[in-house]
Amino acid sequence: MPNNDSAEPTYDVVVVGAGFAGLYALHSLRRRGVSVRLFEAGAGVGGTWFWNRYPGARCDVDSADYSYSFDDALQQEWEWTERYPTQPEILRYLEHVADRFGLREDITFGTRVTSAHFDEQSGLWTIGTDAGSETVTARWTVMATGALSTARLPAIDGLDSFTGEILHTAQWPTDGVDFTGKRVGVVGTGSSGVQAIPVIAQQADRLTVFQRTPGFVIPARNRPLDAGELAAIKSDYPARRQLQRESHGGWILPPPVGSALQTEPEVRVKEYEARWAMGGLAFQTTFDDVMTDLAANETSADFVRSKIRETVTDPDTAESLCPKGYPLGAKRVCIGTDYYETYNRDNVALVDLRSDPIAEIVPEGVRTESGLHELDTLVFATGFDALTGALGAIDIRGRDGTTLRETWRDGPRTYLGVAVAGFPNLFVITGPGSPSVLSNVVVSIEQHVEWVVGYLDHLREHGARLAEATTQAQDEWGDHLTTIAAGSIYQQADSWYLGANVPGKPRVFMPYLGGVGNYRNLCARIAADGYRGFTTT
Ligand code: N01
Repeated sequence: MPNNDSAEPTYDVVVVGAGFAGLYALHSLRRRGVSVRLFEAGAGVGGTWFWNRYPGARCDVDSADYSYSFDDALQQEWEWTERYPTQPEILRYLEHVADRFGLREDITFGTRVTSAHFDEQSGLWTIGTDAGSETVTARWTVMATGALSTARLPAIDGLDSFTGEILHTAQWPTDGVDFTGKRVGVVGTGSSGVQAIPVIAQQADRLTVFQRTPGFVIPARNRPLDAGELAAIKSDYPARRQLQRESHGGWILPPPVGSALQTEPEVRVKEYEARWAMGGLAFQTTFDDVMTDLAANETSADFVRSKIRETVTDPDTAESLCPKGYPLGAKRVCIGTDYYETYNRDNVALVDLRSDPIAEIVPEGVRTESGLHELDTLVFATGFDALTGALGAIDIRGRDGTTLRETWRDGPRTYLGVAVAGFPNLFVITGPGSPSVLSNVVVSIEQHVEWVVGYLDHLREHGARLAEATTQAQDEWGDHLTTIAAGSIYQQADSWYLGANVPGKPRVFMPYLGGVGNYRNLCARIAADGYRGFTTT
């Protein structure tokens, strides 16, 4: 219930965002008896899975693992139907969660938070929204705004002149799109493009893919989950969840089979074949040196290129699709279904923008240097302003009115990815500096929410009203992040992990590379030390 006493905040906590993170934060906080209001820009719950409704959208983590573990009845009752859940299935799941725990009554939908200002005198946050009239105050603010939630349209000359339909994969119309009889262009071949392209190709009259950097696309090998398999997983859930929490990535993958460089070439290829047949993210960890040694990495990249050349019948198209010049995994690997096979269809053409760049967009379509590609619909699968975009879109002001945008001008600085010095009582779920985007994000979200809520319990027990990360703790965390990222293969590609996809964004490797299990242990030790690295008043 909101508080009407003007000396007290309207709510104890405001949570921003109703995706996996915000819903769990709301649920966990309410169970503590604190008053919470959650603001969500969308018309429903789901976050990423509310907005990304493009054809073929599905998660590339196994469904049984990409789900909440906090409630055993929930994980026992929900019936996943496929190895990798589709967007509609995940959305149904999150709607079920919202209903099951009665969360909707504390959510204001269709309302985007535009500002969050800290007031030194009262120690409260004032939250402004695009609803205008609604301004509320809160003692604590939890930003569950997502790491990949600010869609990016590239600034291409003439974009506004296009007379056809323009779509972005992350802002897909709720009613879907019918491509029948249409000439469709897709710009972008990251995870979203790789999933959408084969499905759009089946419906469109003609599909033209505009590719700048080819990715490494591993087959998903999606399949229905049979009841026996799901029942076996459910009967072993406690152990499985524990393994996830202690693992590097938060998912259960077969362990690597030794060193690529110390394995005979024929055996090495057999091992890659086995992982290729298995499908999914397991390919990247076939050997333990693939992600640490460039020569080892090159053996896996070579294998993928051989598969592309084997699959794609036109040799020029195959060569254009072959990723070169950066290590496998330095940009996130894509998991696809019939991706390379799609380029053998008569109605699909690939435009390699490295040799034939886009000159401009014109009313009839896209003009590359070699000529005009006439289109009815232009789909941008051009990604996100990752990790900092959603926070930067809100006017967040901490002590002395200092803005977060200014504070992060040279790149994000956080303590544990959770808190920012100078911004008391503000917590970020899966923020920059946490394992988030390098992990099964649901595992990371549960850990973050539980840690933050545990900290709020601690503060309340100790009668503390304000908690703030110290600059020293934040600097030490920043140094630690830099040390473990230095020299890693992730530095060797222009990825969104480094902010390289957004012109002018500082080139800083933003996620924590040390792994989910290590991060969890570290956070637990910090809590056991009385939440070292924070000052409280
Ligand atoms: O975005 P991306 P995404 N002209 O940034 C191209 C998660 N995710 O939405 O590489 C031409 O990866 C750009 O080219 P380049 C997952 O973590 C997960 O696909 O910059 N092209 C690139 O090809 C993923 O990594 C799932 O040269 C332009 C593409 O657009 C993250 O979200 C599904 C361009 C953008 O790829 C982001 O994925 C979907 C321009 N001006 C997403 N600007 C699953 O779970 C950009 N591009 C499966």
